[in-house]
Amino acid sequence: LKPIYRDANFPTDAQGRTYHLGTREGEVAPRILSVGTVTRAQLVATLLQPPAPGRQLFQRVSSRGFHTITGRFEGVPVSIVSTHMGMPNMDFVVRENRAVVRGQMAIVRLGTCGAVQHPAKLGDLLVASHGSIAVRRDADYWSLLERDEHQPSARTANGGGSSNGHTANGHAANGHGPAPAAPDVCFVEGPSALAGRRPYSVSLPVRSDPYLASILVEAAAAVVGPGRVVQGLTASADSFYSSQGRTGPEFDDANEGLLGALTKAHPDLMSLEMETFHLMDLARCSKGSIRATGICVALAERYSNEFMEYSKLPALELAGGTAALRALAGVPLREATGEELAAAA
Ligand code: DUR
Repeated sequence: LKPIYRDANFPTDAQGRTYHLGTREGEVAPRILSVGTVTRAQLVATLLQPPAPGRQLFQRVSSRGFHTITGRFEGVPVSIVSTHMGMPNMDFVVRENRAVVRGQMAIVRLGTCGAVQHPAKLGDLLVASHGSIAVRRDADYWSLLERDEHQPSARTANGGGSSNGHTANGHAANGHGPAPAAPDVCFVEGPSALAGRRPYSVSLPVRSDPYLASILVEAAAAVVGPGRVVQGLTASADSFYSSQGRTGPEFDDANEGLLGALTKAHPDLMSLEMETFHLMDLARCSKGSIRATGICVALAERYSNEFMEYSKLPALELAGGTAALRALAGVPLREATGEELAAAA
């Protein structure tokens, strides 16, 4: 039987299950570990005890493939949710879990990432205690580039193609050469449409919950040793490829200088991944109701181009998972107020 959803503004089914995660009140703990893959969720769930003696772990798989596992860690109720990848999936996980949990919540992302510079190295656990920035591909850059190419006079007006930022960005010239100034074509006054436009936008940093990050660092250092834990800023990109500075011949990504520009602007930048910024951004907008931070295993080293042997990942997922669960279990959370309980009823 297909479920029937009501309220297009925030759809839930007749049992109060959310639209994408498929869970309802009572099935999710206020302390949530968000992981990227189903196998990582199941692996880290081996560290949990059942919600009550003699019972099994609670498990639910939604129609969209989100897995939720609820149990206890060191006696404290926790949930592990597989979030898949990218900021839109993090949006589902944060908002739909917020809708089925009363009181303050804590969410930690345990993921993988690329290490962008020293001291972060392959296999380290990187804690985003300095917060996160977002790196987004701005499609308007290419739209304006197209418009510019159809208006040769615009380029002539500002002294040829180089001043529009395109060739300055390391781009090959388009081979058309400077167009002759023809009085009968529509002449665009002033700078070309591209002036000042960049192919990638980089956001201001959003902060991590400082206490949650500090107990996470402590827990991670206890598991793998302090030499394998790095604290810094993480950058969440909207692509594994273009906005993480990966290059290739198939697309005009204009991203050759991106990694260098990011590390220059942010000397404490350690990792590139795809989710933490959105988690921290939503926590910041949650009216104080969500505490959040992130930890990731450095799976790729962008400065040496090394990629970790996949067989080494499970041990690091368990190490990071142990640290994250310990931090989640240890962070104090405010109980639901009478007002919040009344609103939920
Ligand atoms: N990830 C990256 N970039 C890397 C390594 C890992 O984004 O270089 C993370 C984030 C995303 C997934 O969830 O892994 C993409 O493979």
